[in-house]
Amino acid sequence: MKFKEPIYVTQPLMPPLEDLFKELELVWENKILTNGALKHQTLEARLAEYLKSPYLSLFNNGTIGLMTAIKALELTGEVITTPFTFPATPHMLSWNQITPVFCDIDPTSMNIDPKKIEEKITSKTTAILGVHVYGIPCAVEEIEKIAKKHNLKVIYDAAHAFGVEIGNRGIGTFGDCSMFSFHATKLFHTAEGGALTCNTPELKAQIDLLKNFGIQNEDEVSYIGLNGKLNEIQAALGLVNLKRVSEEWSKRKEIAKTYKDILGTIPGITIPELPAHVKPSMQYMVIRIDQNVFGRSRNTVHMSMKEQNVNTRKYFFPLCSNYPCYAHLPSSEKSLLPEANKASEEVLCLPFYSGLGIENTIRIAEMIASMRA
Ligand code: T4K
Repeated sequence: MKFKEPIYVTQPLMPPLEDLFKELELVWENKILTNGALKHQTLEARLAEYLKSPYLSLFNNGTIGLMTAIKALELTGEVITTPFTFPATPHMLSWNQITPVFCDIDPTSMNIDPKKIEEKITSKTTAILGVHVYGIPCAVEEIEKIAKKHNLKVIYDAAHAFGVEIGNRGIGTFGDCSMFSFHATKLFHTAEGGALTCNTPELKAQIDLLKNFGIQNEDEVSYIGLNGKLNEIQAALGLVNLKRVSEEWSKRKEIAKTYKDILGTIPGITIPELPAHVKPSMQYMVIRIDQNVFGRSRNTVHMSMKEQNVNTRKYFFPLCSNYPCYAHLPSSEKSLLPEANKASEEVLCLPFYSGLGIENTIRIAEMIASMRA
């Protein structure tokens, strides 16, 4: 039976208002609302610890963080990346006058395929930009080897990978720099926000300069920077949410298990699996629908669920390489990106947040299972 109220793909973590008010008392007293004040400093320190990263810089959103990382690493020319991502990833390369070179994905992880990276390297290549899509880690070791061999930088778009660990190591410690998103739709959020993590104090200093207009001190502006600062009110929201993120993660784990128990055995539906040594992000609940086996296409399931008042999302369709602004690139040729084009036609993100509850999860999973033709 159709849901009476619309069900969304996600709903943000909403802490009790009184907790937020309490966290804001000092901000009101001090009257310092932004520019790296107390809440900002505290959240940076707590997140660095939570993400097991030596250096972390907060941002007003992940996109501006990525823009800044590309500048801080002085990338130019061409950067090899995945087309199976949110528009922010290739767009930030373009905004830095860099040509994105799309590389096909691995069919299992849905991340950039390390076996296909080297053939894309030219004299103009300066970096590899991987995306840990749905929080599934990229092949970080293979990518590091390729980067070392060809003297390339590595950036990770870890927008979906909050709290992901590979054998106890924070995902943000791989590569030169990683970007996290704290958008309202993320497991941990500051309404809008994000962070860059890196491994050296020099790079953090450079990132912090660039995110504050390049202002060195009252008398010097050393770089062409931008405004990437997170304000105190959002930092306070982050501090409150950080206390609740583990609980949200555990509840989502139960919901994920419920989905898997029902949908994991349905022919034509695949749910990505993570290796045992990886701590998952619990950011998205993604399934792949093979129309030939399931008997219905992803688009049909998406539309049918909408009729039931359930909003699933086709993250990531359309594929970035098929956007009009990128389709002309030689690397966008469909025959070069068969796995990415296939994934983009098959993936469906299901409602996934603690407030959904187990009962609704069962109902949604059974609705999908019953659509098999
Ligand atoms: N790289 C990657 C790989 C990314 O996925 C993203 C962002 C970025 C970079 C950029 O990071 P940020 O600059 O955003 O920090 C959403 C988010 O806006 C976006 O942050 C996210 N990825 C992307 C995957 O999803 P939409 O257009 O799907 O959002 P929207 O508004 O349709 O929200 C989805 C559902 O969530 C709504 O149907 C209802 C619910 N919702 C949404 C908001 C904003 C709420 O319940 N409350 C809310 O406040 O892009």
